[in-house]
Amino acid sequence: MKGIYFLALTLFATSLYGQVKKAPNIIIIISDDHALSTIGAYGAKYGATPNIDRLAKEGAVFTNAFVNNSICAPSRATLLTGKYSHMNGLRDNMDEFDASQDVFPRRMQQAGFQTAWVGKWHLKTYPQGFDFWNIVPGQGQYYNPSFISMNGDTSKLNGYCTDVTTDIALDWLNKRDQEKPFCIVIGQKAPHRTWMPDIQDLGKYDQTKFPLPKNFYDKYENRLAAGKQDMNIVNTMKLGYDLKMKSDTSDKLNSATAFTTRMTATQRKAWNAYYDPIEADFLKQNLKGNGLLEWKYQRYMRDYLSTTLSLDRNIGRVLDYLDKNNLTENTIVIYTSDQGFYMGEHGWFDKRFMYEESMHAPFIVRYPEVVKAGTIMPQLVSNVDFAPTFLKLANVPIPAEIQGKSFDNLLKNPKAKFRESVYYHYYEFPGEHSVMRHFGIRTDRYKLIRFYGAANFWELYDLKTDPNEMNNIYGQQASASLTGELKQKLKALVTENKDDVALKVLAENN
Ligand code: SGN
Ligand code: CA
Repeated sequence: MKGIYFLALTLFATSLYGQVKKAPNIIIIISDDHALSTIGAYGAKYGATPNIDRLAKEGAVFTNAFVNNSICAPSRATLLTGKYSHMNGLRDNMDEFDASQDVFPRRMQQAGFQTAWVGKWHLKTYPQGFDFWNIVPGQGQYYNPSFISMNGDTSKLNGYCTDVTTDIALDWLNKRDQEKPFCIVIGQKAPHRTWMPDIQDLGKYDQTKFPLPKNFYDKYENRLAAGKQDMNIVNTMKLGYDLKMKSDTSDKLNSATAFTTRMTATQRKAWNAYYDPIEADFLKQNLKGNGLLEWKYQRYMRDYLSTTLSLDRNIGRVLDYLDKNNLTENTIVIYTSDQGFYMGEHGWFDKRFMYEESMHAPFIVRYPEVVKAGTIMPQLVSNVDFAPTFLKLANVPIPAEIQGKSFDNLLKNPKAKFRESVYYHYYEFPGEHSVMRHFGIRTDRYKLIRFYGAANFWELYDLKTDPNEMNNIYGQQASASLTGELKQKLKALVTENKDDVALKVLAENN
């Protein structure tokens, strides 16, 4: 009896916004490694994202949404828990998620929502708190991917991963109990490395000559960790493994031929018909030095953007489904990614650093009943704030232990104030791509970063005068009082968030 009363209360309570109404549905589409610089809604001119741009036009674009740890599994753990990495236990991709901890979908489930997670999950343990899940193992595969179902069985499904993931999500939506609201997370693998486009999208960017980012030839002066990374296009990115050139056999295990092992004969034929002539032309050119580097950059951009075409098309399928089923008005649709990505800035691919391109994530919300179409939201928000925001929008109580804050009020009142700063802490070192451990604070104008472990040092950037973060002004006389202020703010954040590791670093060697 009590349960039924609670359910009714939640699903039909007077909403935050006045009138008595049905609880909204929530669809969260989270892609993997989607760089803001390639998304139309964030200013890209490549035309790769018409459906994301549509979502933005009909909703709100958060232009300052940041992740607190720019790497996959930790970002997903924060999305689920509303807690920083040191609290939810997911500091790096090697950690195993304790899925029995308090996650927002379980709270929604208990309040009467049907919950589901489909596609990339990447948290090692199986999901909990969901009525339905169907996930790819680990990073998943682009072609004819394996999926693990709730009974633990793994099956190889036919098709391209982004399509298959969407098929499963739409199928679940079709079969759901129409009397209850729903919350589904659609986790897309795309456009994660190794950027394998769908057959129908091969070559879509071959006529585009991508301009080099201003700091493509960065020499990393005065930035020790940046100079020591292993995520650059010149050396780390492989002609075979990353760019699909079969003649590169330098890394046999990961050779280019491995790309086609999961493909059907038809897929393989189309794949080779596209890449073989590119390779023939590449070999003929016999490129060296910067010529070779810039060729790699162009290929990288083409493969990556082509991979996002399917991602966007499948977002379109979800939006069409909502339209056709009369669900658009009462469904909150979120588009985000687990972090940003470098598209040649600093000469890099990958993420991890607290620099803008990787820390900055897309975050777009459409909720026709509440959000005015075409709203731009410049307030700083962190992914630690996502879970409490979803709960608040769903009218479900926010557990006291959640560290993030709900920014639902911004949706109603886009001029409202929110955070003064966001907090960041990256841990995966030593590890793939060799990015040193660091933590820091970002305000609307400045960024103070503390690297520790392998070496101890600070970096400070004025994002207004130096948006590309090339000029580390830490230690300069002119920035001394600013540094003092930011250090105090950082210490306050570290203390408030109970980050003992960071607190120790600050105490030992300020
Ligand atoms: C894989 C990639 C890395 C990438 C990590 C983490 N290598 O290990 O380039 O940084 O994933 O990415 S690959 O050879 O397997 O492609 S994350 O988005 O899952 O955190
Ligand atoms: Ca990722």
